[in-house]
Amino acid sequence: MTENNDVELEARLENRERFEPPQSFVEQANIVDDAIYDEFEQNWPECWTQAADLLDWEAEYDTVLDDSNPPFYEWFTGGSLNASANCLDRHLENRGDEVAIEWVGEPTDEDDRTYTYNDLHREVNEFAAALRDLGVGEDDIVTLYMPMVPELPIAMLACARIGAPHSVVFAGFSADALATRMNAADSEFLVTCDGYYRRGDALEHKAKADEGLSGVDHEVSAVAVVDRLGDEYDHPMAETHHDYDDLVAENAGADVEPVSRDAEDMLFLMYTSGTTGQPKGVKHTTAGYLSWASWTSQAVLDIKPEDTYWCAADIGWITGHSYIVYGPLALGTTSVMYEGTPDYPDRDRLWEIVDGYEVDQLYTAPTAIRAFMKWGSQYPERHDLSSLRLLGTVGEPINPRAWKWYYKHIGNEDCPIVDTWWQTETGGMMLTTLPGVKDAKPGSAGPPLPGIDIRVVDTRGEEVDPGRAGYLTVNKPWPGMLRTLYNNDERFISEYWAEYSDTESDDPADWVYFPEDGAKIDEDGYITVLGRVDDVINVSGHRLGTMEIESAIVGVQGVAEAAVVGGQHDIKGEAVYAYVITEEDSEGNDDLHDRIVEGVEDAIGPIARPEEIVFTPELPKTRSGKIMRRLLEDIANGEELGDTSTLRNPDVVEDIAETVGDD
Ligand code: 6R9
Repeated sequence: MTENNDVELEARLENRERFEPPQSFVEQANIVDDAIYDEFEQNWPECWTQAADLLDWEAEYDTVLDDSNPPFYEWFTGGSLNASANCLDRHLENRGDEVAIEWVGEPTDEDDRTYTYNDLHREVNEFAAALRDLGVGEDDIVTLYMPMVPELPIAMLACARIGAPHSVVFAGFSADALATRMNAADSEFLVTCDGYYRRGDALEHKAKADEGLSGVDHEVSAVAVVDRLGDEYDHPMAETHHDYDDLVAENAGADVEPVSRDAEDMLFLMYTSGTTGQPKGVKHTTAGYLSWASWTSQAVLDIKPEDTYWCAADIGWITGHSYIVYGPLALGTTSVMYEGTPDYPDRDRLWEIVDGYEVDQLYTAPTAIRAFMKWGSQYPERHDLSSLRLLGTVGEPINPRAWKWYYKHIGNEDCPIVDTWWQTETGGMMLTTLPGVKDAKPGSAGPPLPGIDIRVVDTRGEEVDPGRAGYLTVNKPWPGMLRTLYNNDERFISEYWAEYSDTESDDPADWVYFPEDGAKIDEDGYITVLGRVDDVINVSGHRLGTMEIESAIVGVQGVAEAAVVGGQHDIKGEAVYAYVITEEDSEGNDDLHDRIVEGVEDAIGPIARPEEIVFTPELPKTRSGKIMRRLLEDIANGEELGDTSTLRNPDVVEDIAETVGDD
């Protein structure tokens, strides 16, 4: 890469230029015809038989979409199938010896574990038999509190095989978080792990699981414990605790007939944090979810059975569910799974894995890309990344600078980048470019996928003009959508539908899903997602979107990132608090404070003027990269800081609190 090229690339980004799909990619892409957008629109909802056709059915469905009782939509009704059979059994005949999961542990002196489809099928059957022995029946919810070990996807598929929904709790979550989720789901079974490796250390996990179990308000019948650390960590086992290896050995060679599940039967629950209190138990079903994960994997990630594909997320999040486990395995491809962090033993670990396994697609988060960028291009340069054909991002908006770095230093300017917007609730991707069809525009996720009706609207639901900030809405149902919040239909409606729907109506046209994200649309229909808008600030009776204010602040020269929250105010009710990260070269920018105030007043009006602007080097973020606004609010309100255990950077909260306290 010459300097000239660099300048050119910079200029293209400045000019918001489009990046065409590379010819070499188009020549082999799963979807290349732009006509799919019109076809799906005209043929909606029947177009989604294309997703259903990617699955093997035990009984054919008779209706694509049953929308007789909105917003409780049902898809592919009358059909039955099993998710584990779709991810395993059907591949055995032709692809049994092909690799399903390449597992890479963190320690470099340990052998990687390769599971062919035959291997995975065998172990899933054995563990499914073991779960039955432990008393797990159809529809019993099994909690999986596990790190990135192969036994996690095995346990998920074993649950699916016997029709027991799983509820995976991210291993980094606290004991309290585990207890809350087991209680909310009334889950009587737990699969966990003794520990795992993180940056060279063996981390204990079982003790945390035990502590969580002591907070469960009902009887827990059985706990299975995977032995990851061997002799390194000797943990006590209660009478109801069973060693995973023993359970599997006792069931060696077991053959468990996949349970026939109704299309609408629950496949899993995934708890996701709401803005307040109780986490929301998002319910996904067998046919709708699996077809959605599969179709989007094929259309957007361009997965083919012969690929080696890597989603570098954690299975404890929805991204890992849909795009490490269900989507790729349903398509019969090779899915890479990595236990550790990108900087252990050195900052080139990911590139070493891409090189070693000749990875075709890499799917990761902007947070990670920004870290790679900070570390420098010398790390990827140590390795041959020419096997890569497509790059993806998910989880938060990607800034054009990070996009460019990814495009150039990882993709060598010949991989399309798909910036995929979606949520736990949507089951799979919703907004992004079809990589063989649409140009990419850095910083913008892209248009809605074919068959998806997404609009950017104002508070009254009217579509906003291109360039104006508004709110995302989804105006038609889609197969991968959540069906409800577990045991809480009312909250399902109030959280996601009430804002823009006529909740008295039984006409589906009157029902609009609200993802609680702010967005902008451009003249080409490309959508830039601005972030969560859960927190609306009510200043002197005026409703202000935090996202609008943030967008104004970020527009001020010298500002890199901003988060705005509401803090209590004696007279106004609530006031605007802004937390701002400045750009590196903005030091000595004394008038930045005044220019931010001016920027906000100009964009929205004096009503939105920040009460306080706090300059900070970092914002508190969850491990998946989401800004923890709740904590910023606590700081603004001078309150005790709540639980910071789910944060990636807990120290930053104390630092910010001190800054505010000093003022
Ligand atoms: C898959 C996942 C969902 C929230 C979502 C939005 C943000 C996700 C994004 C993005 C901008 C993208 N988000 N992808 N924002 N551009 N490409 O992350 O699910 O953990 O439920 O988070 O993440 O705010 O509403 P989940």
